[in-house]
Amino acid sequence: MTKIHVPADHPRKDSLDIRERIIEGHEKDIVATAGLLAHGRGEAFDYMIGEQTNELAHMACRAAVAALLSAKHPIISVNGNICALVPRDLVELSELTGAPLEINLFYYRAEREEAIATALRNAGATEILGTHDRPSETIPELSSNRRKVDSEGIAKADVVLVPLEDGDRTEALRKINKYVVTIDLNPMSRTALLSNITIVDNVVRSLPLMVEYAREMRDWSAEQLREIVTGFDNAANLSKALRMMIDYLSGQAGIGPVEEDET
Ligand code: PTJ
Repeated sequence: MTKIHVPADHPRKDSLDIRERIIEGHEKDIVATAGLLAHGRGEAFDYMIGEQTNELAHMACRAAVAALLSAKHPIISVNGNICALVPRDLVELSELTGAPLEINLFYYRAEREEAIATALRNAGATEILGTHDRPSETIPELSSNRRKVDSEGIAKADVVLVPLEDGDRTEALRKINKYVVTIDLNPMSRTALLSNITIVDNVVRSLPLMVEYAREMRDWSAEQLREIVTGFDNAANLSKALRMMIDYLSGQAGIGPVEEDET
């Protein structure tokens, strides 16, 4: 399929360029067909936050980076969508936080694993976990393809970053006592609700932001990092994120911000 060229003055240029990256990723076997649908869902939720990173997402990004930096065995789980959208940021974040990259797919196919590994290598990755030739274990709490994890990666990790995720795995990871960090534009998804830290933002903005925070925070003391992690309240952050969406939409509809319920 021919790649479309989006004119520089198109009012939706950024969004259309990102969509092209996902389509291209699908053609290269990186993105699952269901990943196209997941992306569309993400686009809709991104509208509801004005397609901008807000203060709540900044706070969650800082907490997420602090959690990765203070972990003993952090890991970054890679699926098709995140690989197609921000491969270089994934590699950079991995290097800065010491969290290896592990391919873990819901819609597993050997061709997809290979295409994702190639894309990560092209983006500068030197070590990739989760491939078929690696030692693996299964998470008994999970029945999907994602149950197979790398023995040196998710299996032994204490903190797991799972961007753009399905709820079942988050639940299973929590059951086996992993600290789960996610990026999900839908603050009502099971993943968002079940994670320890949820960044409600588009990965195309939040991954580069996490890289920036990691550069700034990587020499911080364990105590400084711990303070940020323990000071983060995911339920409160999600509730405010949802309220922000409601207010944004009310503003768009010209009906003013929704009043706080005083009961
Ligand atoms: O590559 P695979 O085989 O591992 O499959 C990956 C997908 C994404 C297809 C799989 O994990 C899946 O089906 O996910 P869900 O259940 O559709 O959930 C995806 C969530 O990510 C939804 O809540 C979307 O709103 C959200 N989302 C989509 N695009 C973005 C996003 N969140 C942040 N940034 C985005 N760009």
